[in-house]
Amino acid sequence: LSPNTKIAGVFGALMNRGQGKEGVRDGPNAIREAGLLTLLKDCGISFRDYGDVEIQAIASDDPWKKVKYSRTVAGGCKQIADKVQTIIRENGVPIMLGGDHASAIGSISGHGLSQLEIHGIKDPAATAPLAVLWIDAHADINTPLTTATGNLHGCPVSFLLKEMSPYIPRDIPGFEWQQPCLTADRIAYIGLRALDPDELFVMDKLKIKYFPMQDVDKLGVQKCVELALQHINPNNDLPLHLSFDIDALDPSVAFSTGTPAMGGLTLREGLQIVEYVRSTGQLSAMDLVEVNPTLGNGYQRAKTMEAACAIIAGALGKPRQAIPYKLDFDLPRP
Ligand code: NNH
Ligand code: MN
Ligand code: MN
Repeated sequence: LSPNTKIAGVFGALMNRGQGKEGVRDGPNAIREAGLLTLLKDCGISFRDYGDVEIQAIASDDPWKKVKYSRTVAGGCKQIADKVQTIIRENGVPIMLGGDHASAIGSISGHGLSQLEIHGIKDPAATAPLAVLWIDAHADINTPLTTATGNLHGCPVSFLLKEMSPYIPRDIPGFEWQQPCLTADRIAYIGLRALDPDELFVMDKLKIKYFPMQDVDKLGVQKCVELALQHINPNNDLPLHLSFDIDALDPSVAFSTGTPAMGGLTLREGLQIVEYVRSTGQLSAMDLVEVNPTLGNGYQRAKTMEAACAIIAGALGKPRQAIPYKLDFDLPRP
């Protein structure tokens, strides 16, 4: 994100069929109502609100084996991918407000296709020049055959990785349009603490770089994010996709999410991550997902929304000490 030439393109992904709690669809508007756009404006961050991607509900969408709502989720992801490509064509940095994390199949596929377009690569199956930093309590790398819940929000990474493609059934309805765009050395995780056993096996087998919470405790979050980015983007020349699941944060700051997990990142650690990402100058798209304003009490909801706004603003350059002052500001005289 070179702040002089690009603007943040904020949009809502009203995706809620990747898991069971419908209220996550209201996340984007709750984040807006909490004052995201005013905060960005006050910080001098240029943005445009691209509105919402309404997910078209497919009427007969019976499970494929365990997997629920594959047609609705896949169709929604296609709409999201198109939106991301539009925003990037208009020189924007897409900021996707979620919505459940299945939406990242759409945002990252769209980002990958945009990078192919920018580099004039005609083969849509080529690996996109792109690095992904995934901040989450969960690894979201189940496959349609290993998922225990049948929820696609636990699967997006397996759809996105080339190495996983032999394990993704090609007849899963709705995903015909989708192709993996990343290799396993271009993704890293921070904040993990609630993986399924198959997920850990896959990550180790593919030598995916990950920093679970115990690494955050041992090394400090700054070291974790440095090492993560060094691994996925060694020359700092690839555009970066930051996929931030609000459940990476501890439930004490972000309770209003479908699957909170104890022992998570503090808001300060979350901010340190996004501020470091911002400082690389490579942030090219961001997801802030799994915000569910129908969960928790009023206080918990308000805190979750405030945290979501702070994380987005931090990634876009808001310093923590204050909103930036205007150069022509004059102190009021008595
Ligand atoms: N691993 C579980 C599943 O596959 C939970 C995933 N839940 C998330 N992921 N919130 O970020 O269903
Ligand atoms: Mn997630
Ligand atoms: Mn999660």
